[in-house]
Amino acid sequence: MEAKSKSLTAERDEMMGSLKTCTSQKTALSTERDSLKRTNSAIEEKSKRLTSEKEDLSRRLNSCTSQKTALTAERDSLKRTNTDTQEKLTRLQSEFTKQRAELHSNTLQLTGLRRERDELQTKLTVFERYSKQSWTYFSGSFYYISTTKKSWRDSQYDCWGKGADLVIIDNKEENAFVRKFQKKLWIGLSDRLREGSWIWQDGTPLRTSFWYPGEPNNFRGTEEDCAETKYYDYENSWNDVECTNANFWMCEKKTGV
Ligand code: MAN
Ligand code: CA
Repeated sequence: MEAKSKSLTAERDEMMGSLKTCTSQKTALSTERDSLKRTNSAIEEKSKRLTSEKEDLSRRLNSCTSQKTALTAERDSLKRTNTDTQEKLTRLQSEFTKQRAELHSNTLQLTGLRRERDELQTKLTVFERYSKQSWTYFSGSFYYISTTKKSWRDSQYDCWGKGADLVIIDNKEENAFVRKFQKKLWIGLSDRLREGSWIWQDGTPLRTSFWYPGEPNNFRGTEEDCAETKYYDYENSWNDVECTNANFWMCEKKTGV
């Protein structure tokens, strides 16, 4: 009986030991489980947060991507438009330059043509006026022969009054033309300003001359300062004579043609 009690006690003690161990193990496991539960719930929460954050980011990324696509398309379209515009501008600039040059050249031509027209109009007016008054045209000038006689100076005044001058004989042909009228005429030549220095009435010095042999001579000491066509039958037809003499005269109007 005693033995049996001993064994039971031992068994109880052993069982109590086991129970203690089990209890403490249970406690440890319970603690561990609680800790794991907390950790797990923390992880779950974090995962939830991250998931929602991820979704938010995904939405934002999508929106950003679609905006980027739209902006890229817009940029490309603007680039094309810009290229087109640039080309158009270049074309317009070159066209503008060309037209400006054309305008400039046209303006110059127009100015030239206007000047030419005005000159021709002036010449035409001169032609009409002098041909109406029965002046004779020869080699670019109109000529008039007086029907009365005057001194050299008054003859000159008469020519001025007619918008002309006493004739200036430039060459053999013009001299022949003057001689053809077979008249002793005043010509626009004198040395009254300086003795011996024969000049035409427009101030040009005498170069080609047609003096009769022995002329000019200030005949017998007289002051013969004006020229006339006394010897018109000869090529060398000119004579110097006193300016106060009365002579027919010849006026010349240059037309510039
Ligand atoms: C006249 C005038 C002069 C001229 C002589 C020539 O006297 O006409 O001027 O020189 O004739 O004999
Ligand atoms: Ca003379």
